[in-house]
Amino acid sequence: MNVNEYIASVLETVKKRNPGEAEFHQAVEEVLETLKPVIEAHPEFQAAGLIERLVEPERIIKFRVPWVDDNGKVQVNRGYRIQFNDAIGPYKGGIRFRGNVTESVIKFLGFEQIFKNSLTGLPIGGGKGGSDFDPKGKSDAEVMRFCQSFMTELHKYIGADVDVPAGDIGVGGREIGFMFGQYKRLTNLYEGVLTGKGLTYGGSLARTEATGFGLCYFTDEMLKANGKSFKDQTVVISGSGNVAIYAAVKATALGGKVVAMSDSNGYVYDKNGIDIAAVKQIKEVNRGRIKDYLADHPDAVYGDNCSDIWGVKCDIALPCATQNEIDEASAKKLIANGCYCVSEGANMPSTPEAIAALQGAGVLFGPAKAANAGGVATSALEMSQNSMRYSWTFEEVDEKLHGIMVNIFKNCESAAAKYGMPGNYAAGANIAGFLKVANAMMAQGIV
Ligand code: NDP
Ligand code: 2IT
Repeated sequence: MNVNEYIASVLETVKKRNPGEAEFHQAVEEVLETLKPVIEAHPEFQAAGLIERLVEPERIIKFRVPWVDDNGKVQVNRGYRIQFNDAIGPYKGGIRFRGNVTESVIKFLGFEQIFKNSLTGLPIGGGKGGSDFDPKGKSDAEVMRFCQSFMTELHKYIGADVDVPAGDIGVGGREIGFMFGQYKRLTNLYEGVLTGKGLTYGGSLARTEATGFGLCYFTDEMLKANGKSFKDQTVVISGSGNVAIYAAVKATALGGKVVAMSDSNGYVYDKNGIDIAAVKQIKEVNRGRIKDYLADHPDAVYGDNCSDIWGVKCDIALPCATQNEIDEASAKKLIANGCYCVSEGANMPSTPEAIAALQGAGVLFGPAKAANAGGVATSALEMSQNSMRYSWTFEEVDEKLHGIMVNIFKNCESAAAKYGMPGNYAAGANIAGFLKVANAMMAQGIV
């Protein structure tokens, strides 16, 4: 079979076997399209059914999560953990708590995690989990009961050398703490089974900052390779959660001016530059809405459609909220306003049409798998520290993170060039991430 027929047949099977799972289909198609030159150069991969195996999760765990709300009413959610690929290390990837979580969403995230984790250069396989539970608007006691119930089932399938979950949308320090407490109680093990832990119980310095900082380190490297930098550039960042906040901190430290941020209800534009301390207070402390920013910032304006943030004029855009938040129309608005760099903090924030429009217009495009890998890379550093029963300083971790992101950029750049797509960092990320996993799978036989 030629490579086009081979990829088409794998995609057809993925669609048939996972009906209606649009996000998963999208993620697989994006990767396989860019891998064609590699698969062509390595006929042994096809002979070993490697791509067919790669797109099929090793294990899908689905479970009931019953809990009791503050009114004494029984609530039932669905939990997931998808252990996608452990060719290069124990499964590793976040847990997402959000109303719109489905099996398709966890599958797309788990699939992308394989390549992202490989790109970090560290020994971690790909996995992802979550639930359609939304912590927003719930009391701390409700969140605790939910997390305890979730872990009561999940603990059977994870472990420091098996599968190590972490945070993602809706899962931060509070949720990780509740889950860690319950894991310990159920297993009697004090081990690095989760990352993103608090600093008093095995967490790593700089893990909180890592995804946002890493995104800016990667972006800075991409800008430098193209004769540019953050200095004096106008930056728009969607979201105002963990990734967005620390991307804003680092983009500002590198000389950029962040003028807009958002949440799922709307966005704020502040021509004076976003007051990041205020956003931290609103989001991290008060668990409030981005609209609350207006109270103390009379020059700021609010728009009640979050996707209108892409109409704000900027040089650099960092999508840091959720999947498919930049569609073709938003990409065209960015291009028309002179934006020349889009670098993805969120997972799969750009639709395929948006990516095509951005790349077609010559916009520098930093793909999520590479650009946001700093979070999971630092999670792997947390695992190392836990194994050593030791901890590094903030500066030590930050320096390692910086080195990892510079390396990731270089690997994306050289893989893209080697396979005839210079400057296409999305293709480069997929190829570089894939090759390490593929070689490990080849060495381990048909498993
Ligand atoms: P948080 O829960 O801390 O923040 C999420 C932010 O995105 C909030 O501002 C939220 O708004 C907004 N948001 C969530 N869903 C939607 C939606 N459907 N439409 C519009 N806005 C939305 O999550 P993180 O910052 O951790 O995650 C953000 C992105 O980064 C995700 O794609 C995640 O997968 C990715 N990521 C996270 C990593 C990490 O280490 N945390 C690592 C790598 C990637 P609201 O407050 O209204 O809910
Ligand atoms: O998407 C991601 O890489 C994360 N949510 C972080 C995963 C992790 O294990 O730190």
